[in-house]
Amino acid sequence: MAKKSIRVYEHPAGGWDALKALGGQLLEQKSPLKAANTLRHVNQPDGFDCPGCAWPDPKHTSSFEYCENGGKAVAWEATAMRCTPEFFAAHTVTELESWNDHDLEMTGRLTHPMAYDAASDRYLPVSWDEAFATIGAALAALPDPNMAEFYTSGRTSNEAAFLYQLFVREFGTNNFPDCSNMCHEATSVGLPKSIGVGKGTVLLEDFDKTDCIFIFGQNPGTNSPRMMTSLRNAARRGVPIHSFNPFRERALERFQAPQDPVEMTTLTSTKISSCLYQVRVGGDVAVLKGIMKCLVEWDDAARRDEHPAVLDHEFIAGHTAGFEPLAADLRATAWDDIERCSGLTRAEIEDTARTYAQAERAIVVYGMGLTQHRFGAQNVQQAANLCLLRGNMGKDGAGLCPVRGHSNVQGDRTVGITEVPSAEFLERLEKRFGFTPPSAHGHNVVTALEAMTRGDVRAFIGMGGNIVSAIPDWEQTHAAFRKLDLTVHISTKLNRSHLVHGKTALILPCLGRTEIDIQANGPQSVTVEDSMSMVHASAGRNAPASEHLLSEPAIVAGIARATLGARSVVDWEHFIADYDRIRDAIEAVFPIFEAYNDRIRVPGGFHLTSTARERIWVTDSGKANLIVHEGLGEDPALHDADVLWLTSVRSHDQYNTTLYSLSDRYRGIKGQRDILFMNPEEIAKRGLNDGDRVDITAVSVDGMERKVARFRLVSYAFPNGACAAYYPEVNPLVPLYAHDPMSFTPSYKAIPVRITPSAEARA
Ligand SMILES: Nc1nc2c(c(=O)[nH]1)N[C@H]1C(S)=C(S)[C@@H](COP(=O)(O)OP(=O)(O)OC[C@H]3O[C@@H](n4cnc5c(=O)[nH]c(N)nc54)[C@H](O)[C@@H]3O)O[C@H]1N2
Ligand SMILES: Nc1nc2c(c(=O)[nH]1)N[C@H]1C(S)=C(S)[C@@H](COP(=O)(O)OP(=O)(O)OC[C@H]3O[C@@H](n4cnc5c(=O)[nH]c(N)nc54)[C@H](O)[C@@H]3O)O[C@H]1N2
Ligand SMILES: [Mo]
Repeated sequence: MAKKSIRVYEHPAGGWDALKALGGQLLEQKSPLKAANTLRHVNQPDGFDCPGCAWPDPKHTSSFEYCENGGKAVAWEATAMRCTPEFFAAHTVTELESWNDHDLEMTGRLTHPMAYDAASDRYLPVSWDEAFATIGAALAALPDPNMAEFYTSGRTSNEAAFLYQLFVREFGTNNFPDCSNMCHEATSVGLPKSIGVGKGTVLLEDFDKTDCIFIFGQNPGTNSPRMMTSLRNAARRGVPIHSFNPFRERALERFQAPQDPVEMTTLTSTKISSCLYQVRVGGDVAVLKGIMKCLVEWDDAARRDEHPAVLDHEFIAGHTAGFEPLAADLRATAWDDIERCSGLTRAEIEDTARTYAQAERAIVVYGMGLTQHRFGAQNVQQAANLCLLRGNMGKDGAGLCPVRGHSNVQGDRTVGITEVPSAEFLERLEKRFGFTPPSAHGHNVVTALEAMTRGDVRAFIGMGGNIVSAIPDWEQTHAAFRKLDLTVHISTKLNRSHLVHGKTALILPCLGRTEIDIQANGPQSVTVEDSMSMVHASAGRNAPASEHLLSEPAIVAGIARATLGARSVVDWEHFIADYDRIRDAIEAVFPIFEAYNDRIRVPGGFHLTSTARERIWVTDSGKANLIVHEGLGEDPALHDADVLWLTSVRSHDQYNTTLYSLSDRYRGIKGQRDILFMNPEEIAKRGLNDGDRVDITAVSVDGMERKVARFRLVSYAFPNGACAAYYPEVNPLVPLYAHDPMSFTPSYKAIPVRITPSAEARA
């Protein structure tokens, strides 16, 4: 483990340090050769889809594209280390609770199904049959199927997700809390109202055709490093890239491409963002409205002076609804308010608006910095407005690019993981399978946690992920998990969700994406959908980490048979024997998957068409709606000067709750994560010093105290009125009620907090 230090990182993102970091990770996983060999098959036509991010790959047909963090995700799964029954025998669950997230997962791949034994406070091995029987009996005993929650994390394949929703709907509920409820739900809920589809509208090749890129609240160098290839190519073509982020993220500044021999040998790099604006935390609506205000007012002036228009009037008239109310709201919004809420000056916003107005084709990219807010869905709608005002949708080189998180989070949704199923989908499901699926809406993550807290839910099944660490408000929500009768996790690695458990608790170890999946009809491949709606096949190469592992689809089938027994109308064995059959069923329920099995056999897979990309607007008005957002989001004037808005971010060395190490290279942090980034002015204002230990307390409105202790203050270039720390360490501070009322996305990126010196101020 790295020694603790804090030192400014001087290098560009990427470069030799990226190669070194991946090499270090391969060694640490004790499998340098196997993992390095495994890496040769990432995103290759006959290989497996990278289990890292959801950024598309140039057709899955290219030569190997180096990606440090994709490599780490692969190495982490292909590790030589094993978390065996002997390990569980040596440690009580209570003891393991004191371990950090890094050490828990460093125990290696889970090897056996395990069941909690209260008498010894340990997990003991069980057979698969026993495990399924226990789950089946517990679920079947529930008086109401809506008393169980079925979570999905976005690494799950289309095939596993489809069978999972099939089982759960036959069981009788739509309770599908999903990791995307904490992630891009603002996109899934906000965009359909705007443009009729809850997904992005660009393809990878649009980055080669665009003249302008805006990036709001997304950290590509860390979270979707393969995107750096597109950004670098665009920057080298002279395309202006404007980034809006409270951090000056290094990869948004400059990038040294590990694949470019010239940059690597001459130690040169490419400047990525032509302008990097350090927007206030929660200040994006103000920026977006500021830019649009410029466009509307310049267009008003152009009309008066008979100059060329600034807005695309033909597009607005032909394709949109709601222009006049939007323009009126923008004209009426005062610059003072925009400046206060955004943290940017009017001149800066005018500059960026000018760049946008001069571009023929523009792409607006965004990530968690826009979605994880109380105004998440509205933020996203304003990003859509920005595109629509200049017709930047449904033409080459232009559009909206939400960057998804997990590698198949988008696909899981497409094949039915949703708590709000459409009537059309349910009808098709009924027609194909012959049972009547429930139509009442189910729970998302927030409403599931509320129901669990009330005691209305008794059982939880998790298809992947680590929900207990990912969710807000730990004190309350963890207590809710501990009250459950049954918790089941289908996992590859040991994590906190296994430790914060119900009375009966099971860990079911599954195959990872890098591993061969052999069923009755031979080796199987699965399919995934990336951030740009490309669907392609993925087939693992490695021998399974243990002979006791089952595939995710096989585990779903096992649970389904044990729970539904003869009642089930589904022939589960038939599906598991050959995943082509699952894909045929997906095609029968979702016509967009026409010729599914044929099309995934073509290298590169196929694109699921997006109506908005074709300028077909499946909205209530039949047009793209320009939606007014009243106000400017999180107004700093709402709180006294003592309150700061805390945002929670990922380090360069984590994958969500998986911590590869405790370091964060580009932000200069080594060996520690209990860090609070704050600017020198805000530190001095509180009579504190860089390096002090502080406690962070959330400003709550429900009278509950939410506090984390002894974080180390790090003086950092950061906007006023705000501070930042790592996810998930600050999740206890996020009140469950602090979520977007439209999309229920927790407000992970803007938590009002107060900072006080810890009792022992110095480390
Ligand atoms: N290596 C790696 N890859 C990953 C992941 C990972 O953890 N590790 N996670 C995956 C998942 S599930 C997801 S969803 C994506 C997440 O990828 P990102 O969307 O990049 O997620 P974050 O790092 O949480 O935050 C993004 C950026 O938002 C900025 N930000 C914070 N608050 C605000 C704000 O109020 N406004 C603006 N404009 N910016 C703000 C932060 O400084 C940060 O740079 O990545 C996926 N890929
Ligand atoms: N404060 C704060 N909280 C956040 C966020 C934030 O930015 N700030 N981000 C949110 C976001 S965007 C997301 S997506 C969620 C993430 O929430 P989750 O998706 O629930 O969490 P992960 O950390 O990705 O899950 C890691 C675990 O997944 C399991 N796993 C890995 N690979 C596989 C596999 O192939 N199959 C199966 N079955 N299991 C596997 C391993 O056991 C591992 O321990 O967290 C959210 N929480
Ligand atoms: Mo995510």
